[in-house]
Amino acid sequence: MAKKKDTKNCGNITGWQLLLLLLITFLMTTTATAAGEGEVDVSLVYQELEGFGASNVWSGYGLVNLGNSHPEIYDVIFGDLGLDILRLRNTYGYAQYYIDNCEHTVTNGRARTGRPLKIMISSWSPPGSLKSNGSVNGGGDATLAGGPSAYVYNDYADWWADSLAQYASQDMVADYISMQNEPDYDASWESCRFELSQTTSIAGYDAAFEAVYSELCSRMGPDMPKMLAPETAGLNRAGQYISALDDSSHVYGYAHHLYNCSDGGEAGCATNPDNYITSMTNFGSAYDDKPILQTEYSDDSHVTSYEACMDLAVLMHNALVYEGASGYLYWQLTYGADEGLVSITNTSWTINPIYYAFKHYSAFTDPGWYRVDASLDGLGTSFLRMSAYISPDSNQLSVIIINTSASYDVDLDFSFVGFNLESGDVYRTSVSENCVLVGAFDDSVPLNVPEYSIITIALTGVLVPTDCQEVQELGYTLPADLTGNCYVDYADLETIAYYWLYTNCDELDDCDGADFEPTDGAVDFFDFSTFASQWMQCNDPEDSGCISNWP
Ligand SMILES: [Ca+2]
Ligand SMILES: [Ca+2]
Ligand SMILES: [Ca+2]
Repeated sequence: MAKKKDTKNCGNITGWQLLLLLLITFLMTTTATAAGEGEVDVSLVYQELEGFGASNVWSGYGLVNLGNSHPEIYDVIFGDLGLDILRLRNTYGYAQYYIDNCEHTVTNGRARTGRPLKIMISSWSPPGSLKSNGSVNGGGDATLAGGPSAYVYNDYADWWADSLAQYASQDMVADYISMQNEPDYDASWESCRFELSQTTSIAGYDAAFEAVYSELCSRMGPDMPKMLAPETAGLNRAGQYISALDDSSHVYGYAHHLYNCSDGGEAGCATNPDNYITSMTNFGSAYDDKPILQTEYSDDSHVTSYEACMDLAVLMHNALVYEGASGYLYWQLTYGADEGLVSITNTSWTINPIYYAFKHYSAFTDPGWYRVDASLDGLGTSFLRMSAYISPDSNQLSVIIINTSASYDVDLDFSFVGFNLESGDVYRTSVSENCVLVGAFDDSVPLNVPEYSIITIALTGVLVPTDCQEVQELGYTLPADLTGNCYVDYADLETIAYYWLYTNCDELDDCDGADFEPTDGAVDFFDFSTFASQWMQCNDPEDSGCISNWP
């Protein structure tokens, strides 16, 4: 009996032990849920978007072959992705086949998807005849020919202008150009060095930029592309190049890459996307006079994992929010195995996880949209990153939320300032979901943001005023509020009194509104009765006692 009891205690589990075990298992395998509030205020407007893009720089033939046999690839890389900008390499004068390949991709992609696609052209190297080493390749700080005293700036500018004419003749009119990809980096492959200003061994970025600007301006006038500068390899030297420019009014926007990302840690921006927050913040505030574009970045060993997807989402958030970037371009749109947003062969393709991080931004915004204020509050929101973008007509609003925590779901209570919701859809990426539509957005219940996920809420609605000035701007002025201060009171009555019995209001701007619709040129009792019907009404959004005469 005693033995049996011992056996039972050692080998079997009592009821309460089972309960405890289940509880521990439950706690270990389920996610804790935190709560918080999210507010999107569309009355606080930040940068205008130039768009989201990627490069088609080295993968010409593969994409041509794939497009010929599987034109659905254009839906993947242009249509579904909502790609706004395609970045190309300028190979005019030495690699016409590359330009032909790009033409094939761009014209077929546009035809298949019906999407507009902006073209950005960067030069890796001018032809060898314009180079100090006679080759398009770099090494030894190869630069423009003609040094140390007669660098061939004008020939280089001619080459750029001729290049753009050639690309345009093949249906690739450049929206943006960057005179030199990474002028601060001497590569063994195609490259060309430019220093801030010319030295005895390296041509000057400042002089070359002015020569190219002048040539394009004289040949193309207002049709010349928007010139970006300086497209340095990282943020580190971008400011130096910008400061050295002769005339900043010739620059449309500031471009840079995100290599050399070493702030606050060893890892690069790809695996530690918060590394560059300080540099991004400083650059954004120093150069907020023009659009900023991050025009190339990747870590080609950080592409195929779900962690890579989450890290890219955070890096893009940081560039857009901390730096105020107006454009973000991933490096290769398509490339070989395990690289690029999409890995391709001549006959097939694989969408890499990072594609979906990019899509959460690119597919739900377009050029001309504006970033608006998005703020988080509450203990549970420390894991979250959130940004929001509104369409130029203010009828679409996209909110992107990233939950960086691997162990906390967050229930987010949403409020919107200046925007009345009509409808919305929730798209989600998680370990098991690739930017899938998970349902309609319901602002009456908290939105669950699962652990380690990305959500885009794509909303439709209308702008509503948040203060009296916006009431006037949006056209919601009460007819009897003649002074436009959102209150119908004695000041408005004074205007009526001033014009009382005037009969020539058609010459006097409708007597400052005292001749009410339908106007008849006179201010009389018909007008007064309209006025009286609104007496003491108000529509000041900041006064809770007033009416809201908007949707
Ligand atoms: Ca887009
Ligand atoms: Ca008034
Ligand atoms: Ca009248």
